[in-house]
Amino acid sequence: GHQGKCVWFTGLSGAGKSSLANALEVELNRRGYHTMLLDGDNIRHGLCKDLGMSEEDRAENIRRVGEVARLFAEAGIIVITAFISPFRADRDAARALFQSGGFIEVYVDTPLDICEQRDPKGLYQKAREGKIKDFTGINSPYEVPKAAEVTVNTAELCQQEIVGLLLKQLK
Ligand code: GGZ
Repeated sequence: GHQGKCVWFTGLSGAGKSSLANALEVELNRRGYHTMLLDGDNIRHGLCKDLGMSEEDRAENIRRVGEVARLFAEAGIIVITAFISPFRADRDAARALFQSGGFIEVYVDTPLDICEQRDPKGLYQKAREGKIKDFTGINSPYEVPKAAEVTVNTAELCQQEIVGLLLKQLK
């Protein structure tokens, strides 16, 4: 239909948000949907390049992402966002910008120890060494969603299975 939506991924660094977001976007595009993927790569280097990783700056990052997501959704586009978005209040504020059913929160529930084992960018190691302050899961909190539309267990399901679940949820 013409009604845009927002699929909001949340979870730790290394949980697999970006990978799932990309895979979902590919499948939606194959089905003819117009999408916009917002992630750190296209937001934190531009619109939000003035922001760091303090609680206040993350709140502002997520506020801006939510507002941009709403604009795209109003144009009928399916917006997919992939940010840690560690604070429940910030996620709820983004949710409040959408009609009911228009915001699908997807908690990528990969345990910290697995994210830390993967450590694709070596950031957890740096955080453990005290070289990064305010690192989510190490010395900055992650507030687990209480009412996510979807919680994905990346240890039990493969990426294609998860994308299948998300496509169902979007129908
Ligand atoms: C967490 C950090 C930090 C700190 C840099 N804490 O896994 P990545 O590397 O590629 O994605 C993470 C990204 C977090 O940015 P977000 O915009 O998603 O955060 S938030 O939603 O909280 O605003 C990580 C990297 O940046 N990174 N420093 N201190 N992750």
